[in-house]
Amino acid sequence: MADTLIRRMSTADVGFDLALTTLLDWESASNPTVAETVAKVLAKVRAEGDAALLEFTRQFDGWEPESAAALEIPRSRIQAALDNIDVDVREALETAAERIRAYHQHQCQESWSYREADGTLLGQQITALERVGLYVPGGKATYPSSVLMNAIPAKVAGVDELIMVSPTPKGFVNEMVLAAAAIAGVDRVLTIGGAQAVAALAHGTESIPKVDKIVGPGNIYVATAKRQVFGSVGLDMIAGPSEILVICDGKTDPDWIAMDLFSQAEHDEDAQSILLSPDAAFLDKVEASIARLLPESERAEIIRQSLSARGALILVDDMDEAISLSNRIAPEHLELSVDNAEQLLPNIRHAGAIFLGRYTPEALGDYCAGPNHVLPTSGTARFSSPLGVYDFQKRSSLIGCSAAGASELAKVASILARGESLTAHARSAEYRLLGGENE
Ligand code: HSO
Ligand code: ZN
Repeated sequence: MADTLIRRMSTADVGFDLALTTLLDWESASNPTVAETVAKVLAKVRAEGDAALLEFTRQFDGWEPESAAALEIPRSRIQAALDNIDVDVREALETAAERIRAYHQHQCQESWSYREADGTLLGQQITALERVGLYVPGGKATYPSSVLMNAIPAKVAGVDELIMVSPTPKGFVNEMVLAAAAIAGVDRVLTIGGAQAVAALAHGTESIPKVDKIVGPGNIYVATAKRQVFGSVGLDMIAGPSEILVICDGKTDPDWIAMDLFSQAEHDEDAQSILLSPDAAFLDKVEASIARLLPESERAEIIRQSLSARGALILVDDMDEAISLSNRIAPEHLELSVDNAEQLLPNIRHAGAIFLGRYTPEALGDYCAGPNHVLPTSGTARFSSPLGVYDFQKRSSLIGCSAAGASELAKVASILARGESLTAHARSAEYRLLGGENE
């Protein structure tokens, strides 16, 4: 495969199923040495708090914070980043933020309750998480757009305090990330990263309060740390590499499709870009577009590696086959580059986000259409959903019995409790029986 830009496959190939399984296979590198290192970092931050954070920041990020207070970026500095940023960038961030906010407002859940004939009240109360930590990577994958996508739904949900952490190698702060944090309403920004930042958020230190949930992507150390603190704190998903699956009827400009495939491939070498089409001649054209456009791409090397290792142009029999293949893959992003894309929707079962029609490249969703770009990867769209307001709210159930209602329920509860040999349960219920000896 090394000498071809992107593999060609056909569902008619002998061994297609196996080849597809191999193509999709991606195991997050679980490295026992990393797990051990992370466990040590977590234990040290737990035991020594701020002192450990200062030490790890010196060691891993290569700068000398004077004290724990120096790990926090003052509000005035965050505002200054926003004030000083290029006006076009500021406007673009603000427009994106407004659209993301408006979309996520539709996700707000209402508390509800109903009353039964005997006066008993049953319901569900929605409340927001109090404090959330947002991890923002510092290295090659520092995305201001991801600050908006993680922070805005949290704020729409009603989270009181949103604490962002981001490593600042050699003390370097990304201005656009700070500006995005200001626009999204992030409350505190700390210049810590890696497993030590996850530990600080999960357990708290003298200067950092323990949070209820940690969201946001990170490298293998961050992902491993998140796995290790799970249970003490809530978590979002642990994301794998980005993926795109395009289904095209052969009538879209092949350059557009090639660039849509590049747009995911350029994220990293492990990203996956796949095109399905029933039109073999069209696949040839897209392959030619890839060959022509690749050398002029800024991130050509990453794209080349991603396409050759994990990309594919797949010939299918027809649209029905394309859709059933797509459902099997359960892609993070599905582009339906066809006429009347909406008509296909009832048949799409598994996809993180669905992009309808030739004028909806995934890139628009990544930045500013409104829906979240934090999506289930590696086939997990079979059972999970995009990040949203739901992830920052929780439900409490409500039960309020009237005297008559309690009496009725007590009869049932008493029998079931005695069946479980839980006599105190039974008697607790029976005390509420009306007209009985307990009244
Ligand atoms: N496509 C990425 C999100 C992103 N794209 C951020 C550009 N910036 C999620 O799969
Ligand atoms: Zn992207």
